[in-house]
Amino acid sequence: MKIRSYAAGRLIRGTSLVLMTVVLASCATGRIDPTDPVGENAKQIDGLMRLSGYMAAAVGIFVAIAVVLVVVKFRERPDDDPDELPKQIHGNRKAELTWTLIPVVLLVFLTVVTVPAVFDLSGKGDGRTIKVEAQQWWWQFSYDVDEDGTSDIITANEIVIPVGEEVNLEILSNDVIHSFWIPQLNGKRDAVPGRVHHWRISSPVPGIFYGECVEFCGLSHADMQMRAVVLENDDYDAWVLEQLTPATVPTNDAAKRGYDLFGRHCVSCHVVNGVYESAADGNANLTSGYAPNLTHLMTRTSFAGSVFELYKDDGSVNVADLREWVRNAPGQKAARPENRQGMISFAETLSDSELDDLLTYLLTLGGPPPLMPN
Ligand code: HEC
Ligand SMILES: [Cu+2]
Repeated sequence: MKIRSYAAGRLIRGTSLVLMTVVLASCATGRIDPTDPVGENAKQIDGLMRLSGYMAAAVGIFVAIAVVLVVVKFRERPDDDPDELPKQIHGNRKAELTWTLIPVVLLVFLTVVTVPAVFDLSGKGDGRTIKVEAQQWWWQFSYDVDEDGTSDIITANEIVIPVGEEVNLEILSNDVIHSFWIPQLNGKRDAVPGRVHHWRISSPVPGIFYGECVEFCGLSHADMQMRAVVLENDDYDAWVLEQLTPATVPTNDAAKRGYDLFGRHCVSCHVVNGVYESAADGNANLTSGYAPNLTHLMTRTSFAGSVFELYKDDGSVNVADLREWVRNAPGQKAARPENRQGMISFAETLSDSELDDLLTYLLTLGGPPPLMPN
């Protein structure tokens, strides 16, 4: 009976281990991929990870083989006297020195190759600088920030950079500690209130690279994602030109009605360059002081911490999700608007036709994006 329950215990443990592996493996979204480095810095980190991984594997295999050999060689034989201990080697100088020195040498070697990389990675480069601001629960990117802190290009959740150029990031936080991580371009870098952290990202190929906040930052931490959009130089220049163009008052009737509604309900938090700029210097309606700048909303591929796609696979606008977001944002992504964290709900405030008009207006705000996710 005892033996049976022992075997059953092992079966349960074995099965749950397999199940756990499957469940954990399915946690990966598949798009945030630390095993496929693309940028120089990510490759450097990956090289070190592999080196230490291989070294650990070699040590593990060596120890496992040694244990098996010792168990076999020194097993009890039928004619052994059970009361007599084999020769004891406690305090054997040669053995003690060997198993102290080998790990010391291995660890010193790892330190020598890792520490310079740590300093190198956190240094400032000479490329253009983009200011990265983290807040609950989305990212803001500002380009060419002046001495007085103003910037002509401010966007949310998607950092657009030219191909083959190493870009400097100045990472800050407007509320709690967050952490910036786009694994295919570089490692993790914390965003800490009151501090500026430097980081550099680059990619030798155009494409969209996915990342997420990796420091628990409250309710919607898991829904605080971001993307790096890496563009060919021509596309990048065109993108910059578009971003520098301020919005204008729409001429179409429905869009104009939406524009007026926007002025009534949304400008206490959101800025649209050229038409609604009052909330520009931070605002009291939000703990962090900022809501996404919507001037070129439709040039992004996603919204609300890159949790929702702004376009469908066929290239048309994902109107359903955007509409539902405007109607009842806290129902789409956990937030605490009563605590000035996240967007408020308009479920009780806006009628269906008002929502339609607002959507018509939002759809005039630039676009489409230069690159679509695939
Ligand atoms: C109390 C401040 C506040 C008000 C008022 C407000 N918003 Fe927002 N809005 C936010 C915040 C904060 C976010 C970012 C939420 C997130 O990503 O979790 C946001 C996000 C958005 C986004 C997604 C932008 C992006 O790029 O991710 C859109 C679109 C939007 N709001 C539209 C509107 C419209 C339209 C109105 C008016 C009907 C409005 N908002 C009113 C605070 C506000
Ligand atoms: Cu965060």
